[in-house]
Parts: sequence; C-alpha cells; structure tokens
Amino acid sequence: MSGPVPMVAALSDIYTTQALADQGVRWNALLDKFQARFGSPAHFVARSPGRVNIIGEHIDYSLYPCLPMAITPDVILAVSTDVAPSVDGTFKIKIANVDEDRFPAREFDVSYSEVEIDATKHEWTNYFKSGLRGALGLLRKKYGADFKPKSMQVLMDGTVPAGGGLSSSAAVTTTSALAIMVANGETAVDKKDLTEVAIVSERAVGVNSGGMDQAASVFSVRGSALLTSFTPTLSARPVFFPKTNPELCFMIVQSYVTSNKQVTGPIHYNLRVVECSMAAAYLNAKLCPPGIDLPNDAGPLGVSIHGFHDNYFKDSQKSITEQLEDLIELTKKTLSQEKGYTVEEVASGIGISVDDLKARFMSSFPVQGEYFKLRQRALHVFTEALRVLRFLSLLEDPAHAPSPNDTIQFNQRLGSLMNETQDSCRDVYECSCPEIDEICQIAREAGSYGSRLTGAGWGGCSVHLVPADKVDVIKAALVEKYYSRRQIAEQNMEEAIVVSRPMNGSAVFKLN
Ligand code: NG1
Ligand code: MG
Repeated sequence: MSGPVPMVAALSDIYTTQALADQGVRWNALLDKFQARFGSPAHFVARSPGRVNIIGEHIDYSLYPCLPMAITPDVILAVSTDVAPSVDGTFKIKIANVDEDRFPAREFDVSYSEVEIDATKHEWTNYFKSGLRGALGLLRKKYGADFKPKSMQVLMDGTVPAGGGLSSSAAVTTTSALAIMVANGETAVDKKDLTEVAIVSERAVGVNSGGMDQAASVFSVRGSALLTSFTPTLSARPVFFPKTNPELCFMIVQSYVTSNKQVTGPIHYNLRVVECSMAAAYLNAKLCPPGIDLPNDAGPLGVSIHGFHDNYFKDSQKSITEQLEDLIELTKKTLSQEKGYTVEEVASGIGISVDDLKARFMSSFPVQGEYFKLRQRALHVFTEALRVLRFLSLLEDPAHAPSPNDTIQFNQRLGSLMNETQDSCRDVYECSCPEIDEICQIAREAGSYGSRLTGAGWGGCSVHLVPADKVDVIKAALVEKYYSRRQIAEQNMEEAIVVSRPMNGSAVFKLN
C-alpha cells in the first residue's frame, strides 16, 4: 500500500461530504491569513490527520501490529518559498500559527547541515523542526550532502487537541516533513519514506515513540482502519468493518486530564519503552540458546520484544496465535517477580554489567524507578498482540462474518476485546487513570460495546465502539455523570465528544 502521498486539487479528495463545508471555510481562512501575514499567497497546503487507535495499545514500539484509523481533526500547513534566502550557509524559516496566543510566531535561520532542536524546552515549533530534520535527511540522501534547502514561510492550523492522545505531534511532524519535501521541489513523496523519517525525527523531540501514529497519519484510507505492521519492514493495509445492524461508529471521548509525555516520560511513556526493551533482553538471555543475540531492529532502543519472539520461534511451524499463547506462559514462569526487578537483577539476568545495562537502555532519555516491572509489561504486550489478531480475525475471517440476525453478538465480541484491552492497560500496563476508567464505565453502562483509553494514556482520550442508535444516550450519560461534575470550559465541551469515521491520511493540495 505504499506509493506517493496524493497531490490533490479538491477538498473532496480529502474530507467526507459531511466535513466539507466546515473545512472549506477553515482552509479559506488559513489562505487569507497567510496572504495578510506574509504579503503574498501560499503555494500549497500540506495536510496530515490525527488518529485514534482502535486496538493494539503500547505494542508498536515492541514491533507488534496495531489497528489505528485517521480522524477528521488534522494539521494543515500553508507554505510558500518566496522568502529571500539567507546568507552564510543558512536558510530561513518564518513560521506562524493561526492560534497566535498559544503558539507565538517564530523565525529562525537553519544551517544547511544541521537542524538544532532543544528537546529540553516544550516549544511548539520543535515538532516542525523535527519534521525539517527528517526531510532534510531524505533530501541530502537523494541530492548529496551539499543540498541547499529553500527558505520557507509557513502558517499552521491544527485541530487535533495537544496532549489528548489523538497524536497531534505525529500530525505536525508528518505534515511538516511533507511540506518541506514539496517546498524543495519533490513532486512524489513516498509514504513509507515520509513515515520512517517522521518516526525517527519525532524521537528527537524527547519521546521514544513507536511508529503507529505516523503510519496512521500518512497511510490511512477513508472508510477503513489501518493495520500497521513494523516487521519485517514498515507496512500498512486497510481493514474494513462489515456492515452491521445497528451500524457501528467510534466515539472519541476526552477526559481533559492532560498528560504530557515530554514532562512525564521518565515515569510513564519512556519508562515503559525501557521496561519492554529490558524484558526483551531478559527473556532472550534466559530462553534462547547462548550466542543468539537480540537482533538490532527498529525498536526505539534498538531491540524489541518482537525481536525476542522471532529468535525464540525461528523456523517454528506453530501459528502466531499459538506462539503468543506459549510466550504468555513462558513469561509467567521466567519473569516471576510481581514486584519488579532492580537494575542489578535485570543486568544479572541478561548477563551484562549494570553500567552496560544503563548505557544500553537508560541513556537516551531519563527514566526513574526502583523496580522495573518486566513481567507485567511483557504480559500486556503478548496478550494485546493476541487481541489484535482476534479482532482482525473477527473482521476478516469469513467464519466469523456476522449473519444478519446476530450482528449484536458480533459487535459485542469486538467490544469485549476492547474492554479487555482497557483492563490490561489499567491493571497490567498501568497506563490508565481514574478519570478514563470512569468514562469507560459510564459509556458501557449506557450501551457502548467496548470502551478503552486510546493513545499513550495516563489521561487524554478514550475510544468507544458504539451502535449508531445509542450515540445520543451515551453522550447524555457522559455529560451528566462526568463532564457536569467537573469545571470544563464551554469551548472545550464542543470537542469533548466526537463521533468519528475513518478518514484519509496525508495529502498535498496544490494551489494553481
Ligand atoms: P500518543 O498518545 O498519540 O502520543 C503514543 C505513541 C505511539 C504509541 C501510543 C501507545 C508518540 C508520538 N506516540 O501515542 O507510538 O506507542 O502512545 O500505543 O509518542
Ligand atoms: Mg503524541
């Protein structure tokens, strides 16, 4: 499903009919503001959406497939290259945001050879810069080390809430990288290249992320979810939901608990990446024959649980499902300490020194913790990978296809898997929070088939698989039992609950 990012000439190539009117107004406003601010028209607009993850949480950086879909909220960047070039081996970026109060305009000179990013500062343009760094890497690879990037003027409008679990960061990084490629004359930007540079460069901003968000943002196809796989290489394909009665839709519900990975990484997200990587090395050392090292792979720390899985089951005839079931049992026996493992215990289990352990797993970003819960993290990963397979088989195996009179049962089966994911995120992976747990409970009681956190967790968003005829009842229950008991700004309430359909991924809109 690779190929170039579409270059389109009509908004209807990007949005659904329902979204078109509002989006037309928004795009025109962006172009008018661009003209007013920079005194000349934009040349093109690049666009990438946010995403919601349906199932497969916190397993992308362990390199297991997950099933996100793109949503309507997105990032659009109007761009021109009219700005006079800078001197002395630098080029100039003038960047502004339509929301100037929250995201003040910036101007910077960038050296041809190096994009500097200060990841210690929480600064909105860092995500643009990370896209810039990735795109320049691609351009240099293609045209040589002395490639001279064009100066650019950029105006951004983003509707993906920041820190809300809908992947605003990936939407900005992928759109920025795309915009920079196009501004520098590329007419066919390969989706896989774009996704890969966005993944690697987003890590430069302070989070050791997996690759699901960037893949969903770039590759998604309207009307389908996206099965995103990371091995043997990054790939994605559409997955369709069968027609059911009542029709299924996805409700995205904000908790308004903000979790910022740049700030809480050492105890939340980055720590989980470290725990999973340590679990991979520990299981590999204990269960694979001596001399069979973990492969160096696309996991953020260079190794992954999937790498161990492949080592252990090399040449096995068992199905992936059977392999995962075996791995769950093996993990329970091999990683028996519920309370976790100290660095000394992990190092001795792997057979390396504590210094080596720290250098390998704990040096790219700071992490805090006395005990590393390798057992729980590995168990979540294996059970969640299984749930993704089961979800997929419900959707695609003709043996499970819903018959006209059992679609409710079918919907319930899909929903139960999502509910099991929520339980595992809450109890085993410890990435939920009381507010999300409460929202899931309220939604299920009001008729949701499946309710769970989506994205990194510890706040942010939840996703609910709901029958179309229950949307209003579930909304009313959430307003009454959750939102009305909290202080939530009226403006926020408008986007608190969104019913979303799967949307298109990245595109470039060429203006004349
Ligand atoms: P969000 O919630 O969008 O930041 C994060 C990671 C994903 C994935 C999920 C958990 C980033 C940019 N993305 O998503 O790669 O690991 O958490 O499944 O950090
Ligand atoms: Mg993010």
